[in-house]
Amino acid sequence: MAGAGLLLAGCGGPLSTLDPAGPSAASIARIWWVMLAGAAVILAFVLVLLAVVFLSPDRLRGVPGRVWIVGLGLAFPLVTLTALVTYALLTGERLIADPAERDVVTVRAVARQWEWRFGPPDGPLTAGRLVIPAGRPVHVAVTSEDVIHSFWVPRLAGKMDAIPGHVNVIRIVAPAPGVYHGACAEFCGLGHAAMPFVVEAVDPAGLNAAGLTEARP
Ligand SMILES: [Cu+2]
Repeated sequence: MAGAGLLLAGCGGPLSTLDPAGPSAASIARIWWVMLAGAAVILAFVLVLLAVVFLSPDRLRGVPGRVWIVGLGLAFPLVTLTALVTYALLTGERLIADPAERDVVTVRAVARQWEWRFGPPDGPLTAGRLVIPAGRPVHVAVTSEDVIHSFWVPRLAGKMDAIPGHVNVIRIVAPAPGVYHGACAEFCGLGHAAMPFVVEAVDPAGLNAAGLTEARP
């Protein structure tokens, strides 16, 4: 266990997908663990077969050819890959922001070389800091003023491209007040690494102070 802890120590930190703080990020981390477990089981199975072939080939001599070709060559990858891909697609589908969702807060995220600016839908933008209410779903309307960037707060959700002339919406939820670090996840020029930002989740009383407006269905 100590070895596993040491191995995963490098996966922590403020920009870690494997240290989720919100439900969307937790789903993504779960996909990662399921994929890792699935790949590990398949790799172990193949290595055992390989070892048997080298160390004790007589054991496999009686296995008919169709078992290798139809069973392990076609059926096995078809079943395992279909199961893993279906799981990943269904999980990913649930992460998409539903425009009809009620009780949601809407904010804007506007990228440009090389900074992120945030604010309410019709209000002024503030550089480098997005304030959201804790415990509430937030729809972040992401766009860009120049080239393609990508909005990414690893502990809250996946990535969303910021595309000039187009608005993409990503749903984030921060269950507890706190500061969550974000970064641009699409190379956008020489200053790409110099456009970090923070998402500050505040208790509901801080919502009005942040000047955020709530979507009315
Ligand atoms: Cu960038």
